[in-house]
Amino acid sequence: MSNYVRQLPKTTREAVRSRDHRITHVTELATRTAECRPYLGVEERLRLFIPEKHRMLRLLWLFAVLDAVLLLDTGMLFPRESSSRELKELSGLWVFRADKSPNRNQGFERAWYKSRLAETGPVIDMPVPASYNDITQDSTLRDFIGWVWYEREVVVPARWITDEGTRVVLRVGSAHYNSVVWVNGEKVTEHAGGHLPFEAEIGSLMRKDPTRPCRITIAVNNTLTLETLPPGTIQHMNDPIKYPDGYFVQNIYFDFFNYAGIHRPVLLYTTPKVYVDDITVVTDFLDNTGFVRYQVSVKGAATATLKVTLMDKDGHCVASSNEASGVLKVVDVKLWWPYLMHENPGYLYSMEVHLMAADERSTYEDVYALPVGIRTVKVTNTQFLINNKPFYFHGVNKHEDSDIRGKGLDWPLIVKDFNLMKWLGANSFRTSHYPYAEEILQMCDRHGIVVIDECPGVGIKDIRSFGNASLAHHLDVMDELVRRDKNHPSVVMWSVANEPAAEMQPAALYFKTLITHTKALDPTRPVTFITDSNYARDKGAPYVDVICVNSYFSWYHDPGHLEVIPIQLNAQFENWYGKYQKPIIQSEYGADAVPGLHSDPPMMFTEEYQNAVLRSYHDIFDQKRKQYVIGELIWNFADFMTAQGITRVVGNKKGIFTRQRQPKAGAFILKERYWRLANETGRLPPWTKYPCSL
Ligand code: BDP
Repeated sequence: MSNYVRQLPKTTREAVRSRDHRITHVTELATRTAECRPYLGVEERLRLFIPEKHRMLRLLWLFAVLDAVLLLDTGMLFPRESSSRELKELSGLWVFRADKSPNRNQGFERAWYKSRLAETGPVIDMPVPASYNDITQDSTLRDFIGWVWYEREVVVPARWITDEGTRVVLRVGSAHYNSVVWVNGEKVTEHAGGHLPFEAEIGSLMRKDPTRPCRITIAVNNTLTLETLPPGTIQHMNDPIKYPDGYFVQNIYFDFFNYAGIHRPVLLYTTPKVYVDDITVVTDFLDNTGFVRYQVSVKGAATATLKVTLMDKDGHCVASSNEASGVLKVVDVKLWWPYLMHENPGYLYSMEVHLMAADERSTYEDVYALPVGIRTVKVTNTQFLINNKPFYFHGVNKHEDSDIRGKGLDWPLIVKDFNLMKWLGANSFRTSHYPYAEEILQMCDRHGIVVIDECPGVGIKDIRSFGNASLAHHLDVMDELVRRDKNHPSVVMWSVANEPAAEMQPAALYFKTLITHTKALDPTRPVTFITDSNYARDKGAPYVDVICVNSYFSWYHDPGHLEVIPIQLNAQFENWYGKYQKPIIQSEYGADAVPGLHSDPPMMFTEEYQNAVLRSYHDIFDQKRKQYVIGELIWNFADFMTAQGITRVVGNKKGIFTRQRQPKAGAFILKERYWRLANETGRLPPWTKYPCSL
């Protein structure tokens, strides 16, 4: 292994070492645990364990649900302004330098964080948030592997520094993949993994030298190894006849471009020294009464006075309490409903937590307002129930992907995508193949778009990626994901992986452990992973609550033979249901279509062929959805960038929209279908006339 690779995952190596202890524990836990019980929704558990008449017991059960395993010692609340919290966005231009030294390690060897980056060598402007890959004309930056360095100087309001009772937190929404952060040359934190946020309190550091601006340096490394999520390998090409000296490539086992950089907003926010660190809510209802079981965790003082108030949309208080945990009872509850399932989808209450505390020096007051949707989720053998009503997923798979920005958060794109999903009549999507920005989930909460929340467990194909170090990291990622997204009503199911090599021997314990762990973190949501394995040999499927299956009949199998779809798809469903008697989602299906390419009779890569695939799949869905198929998610919402290869023509073209979000013919087929399904299975909002223009 070259020095280069050894240096890159240093943080990962250290972390893995420190996780070894826990993995032993988890493996034991997995072997101790009896067969994973099928997921039961709140209602079903209540009925099973607690008869309707014992309402008191019912509340106690809700308490028990909140005693989920919490392995992380701090919360990760989304930063919001309030009367006690200020926020400073650091989006915009940062100073940037890629470390192109042969071992990619010059930045560490010469301590680039110690002085201004511009003093270390040539720098360029780099927008944040954005992937750096498509910003310049330099192909070596587009395909760069290794450490890149970002820097930004910030001036903060004087009172942030002078008031010692104020915490100043630096938060990175996400950076891909490994990150190390310094403030004024001192290391404040590091993080392994893209797609999830990390933070560091930096107030005390800033106070060391209040006269100078605060210099934030972030080094980010996109190298993927067998133990990262997603996994990858670095391959050194040592044949001097074929490759230059020191040549290496990054191999990946997933089908999207490995965009890198600071992908989501970086910001500073303040809290008082005594503050609301985390809030967890679990909701339920009975008849017209809603229950919000909550738990507030406070940091910075042993005691604090709390006032918890639940407000409706009009700002009226509907319930309140003075306890750090409890159940708020909401009379005449307005439930959170999915888009197209109810005339008033996405109803959110606001839970305002008001904290007061004092020490010998000062008094502290903190206010945090959390949006809360009251709803339940339950899975039976044949149905997915939201608020006890059957929910049929008619939706999409997406990517965070667009021209120039790559995976960088972009508000115009986010809003356009929501408008397109609503136009399409889509009620749901899967965050294929990694957690999306919190801002996107907030949109889902407000618009009633249902989410299957997927972690970056994509491309687990190599048997070495089933090892303890990989599993330990995967468990950590689920800890971070559940911590971040647990309070979103739109999130109805966790997906722990996409298309792993689930037929391999170690997959059984791996998925048993992972799914058991995720259920322990959050007993209120079903857990799945997405499979493309053979139904009889899949070793992870016994542990999931919903079977999510991907298939590409007449594309990757029997290419060009549309006529095989009905027989093969029918067999797929019958086989899976026959073996497991669990509800099934067709979590991917589709075909590439190069926009503007036509042929009749249809040929592969034309819009007509994509249409024909969609139509054939839909015929079978219509038969099976009357039985146990509970959803269909097209692959993909939009065309997206991939690595270069002989099967990809400037990216994956299975979108029903182009990468620029213009519809292909398939989008109109899907629109017809989704609105018809909505008419059959849901209740359209009164302002909607099918087929409407939204
Ligand atoms: C599926 C993968 C997805 C790919 C898709 C395809 O889950 O990530 O993009 O195939 O090949 O197997 O289009």
